[in-house]
Amino acid sequence: MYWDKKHETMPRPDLEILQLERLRETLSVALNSPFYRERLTQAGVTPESLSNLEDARKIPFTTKDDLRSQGQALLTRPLEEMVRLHASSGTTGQATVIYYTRGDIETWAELLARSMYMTGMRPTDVFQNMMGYGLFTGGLGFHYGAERLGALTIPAGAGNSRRQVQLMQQFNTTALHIIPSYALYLLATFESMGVDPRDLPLRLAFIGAEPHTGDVRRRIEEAYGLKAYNSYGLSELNGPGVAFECPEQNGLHLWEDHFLLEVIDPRTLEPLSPGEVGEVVLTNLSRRGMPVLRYRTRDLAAVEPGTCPCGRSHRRISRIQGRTDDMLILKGVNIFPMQIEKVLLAMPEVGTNYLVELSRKNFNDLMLVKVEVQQEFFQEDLKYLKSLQKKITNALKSELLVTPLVELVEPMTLPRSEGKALRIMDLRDK
Ligand code: DLL
Repeated sequence: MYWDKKHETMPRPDLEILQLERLRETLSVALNSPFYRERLTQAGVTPESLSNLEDARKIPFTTKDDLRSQGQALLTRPLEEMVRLHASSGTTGQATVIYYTRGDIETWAELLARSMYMTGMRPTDVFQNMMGYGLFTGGLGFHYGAERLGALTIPAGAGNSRRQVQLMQQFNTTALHIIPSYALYLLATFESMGVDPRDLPLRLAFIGAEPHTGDVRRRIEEAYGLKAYNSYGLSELNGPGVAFECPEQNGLHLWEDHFLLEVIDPRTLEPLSPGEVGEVVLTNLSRRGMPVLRYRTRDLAAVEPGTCPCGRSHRRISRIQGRTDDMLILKGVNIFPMQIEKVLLAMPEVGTNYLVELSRKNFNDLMLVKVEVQQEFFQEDLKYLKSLQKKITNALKSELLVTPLVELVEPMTLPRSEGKALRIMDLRDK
């Protein structure tokens, strides 16, 4: 049931001792990088100055801008000791590049093997990796993890939908790694090929890399006839394999022997208590080539209170509720895209895709929500569609406190992405 019982179930006091040890070690490694040498010296932080985990708060934060502007100044060893690089898929600005030593690649693979094993994947499984194999960490990260676990791994890559279905049929795929919006999208391909995914031996899916609601998970589980596990990570901290759900599906265990977790109020920077949603801040505890300290992820989540019946001692975070930088301000009201998805996907009439367009007319902000309707409902008469449009408008209004325009569109007419979904288009001038 456990991949690494000792570390996964380590009693909290022991785990915290291990964290402090690894934090000190990481700090002494980080001091070899020009960037951290300067940062830490300025802040007067040395490995010896940390006498407990709370002292980690003396370490200055690292931001995405630091990683972008400092680049190789974060490396702790000569470039020739690095064996791989990846880059973040950020939609704005320059990519952030992360370098790995051979040892870092191994630790990362170990974490992913541990994560997948936790959900029940075994060497007898056939694993189809449907994520991009490139600079994006989702493809190669999981690939190495699945091989380490011992599963037969199909490096399918992203896109090419009909081929994906054929591969599943040909090799009797049992486990999928897939972006949740793409999993919904792929259902139309199954339909057009006359294949019901529930008739295939699929039993597990790992879904992550983009925010999604519990309703999206439920739809994936029902349509494919499998269990879907939320998987969280970011390139800056390796990639996937930072936090993962166990069979309890009650939050994501954050692997605390490899990452130091903090949840802070993004305005005051003060730590928050379990149950309070704030910005996730993470520190690598085992990466050696390019450790990142107190990274402000901009992802919003809460630590789940209490312990998990699965026996793992690592704390759980909630699903990611949004990002500090994807909040929309419309007519002065703060809106997170996930609120929109929550309302839409809770309605059975709504299909698998939607798009939010923000525009400005006569100094007035407008929000247009284009919603694909399920085929069976779209065939209804105009009166029915009008009432559905009204129902969706009212539901969005009561959640968001602003009234959007809602446009119902036919299934499969909105743009699709094979990678992370693009749900918001802000056409207002900045
Ligand atoms: O998306 C790593 C990854 C690959 C995770 C495959 C899971 C599966 P980046 O491209 O650097 O890395 O993007 C990281 O994506 O800061 C979150 O905002 C978002 N994200 C990742 N996983 C989740 C998730 C990969 N499960 C950024 N839920 C992160 C919500 C997620 N958001």
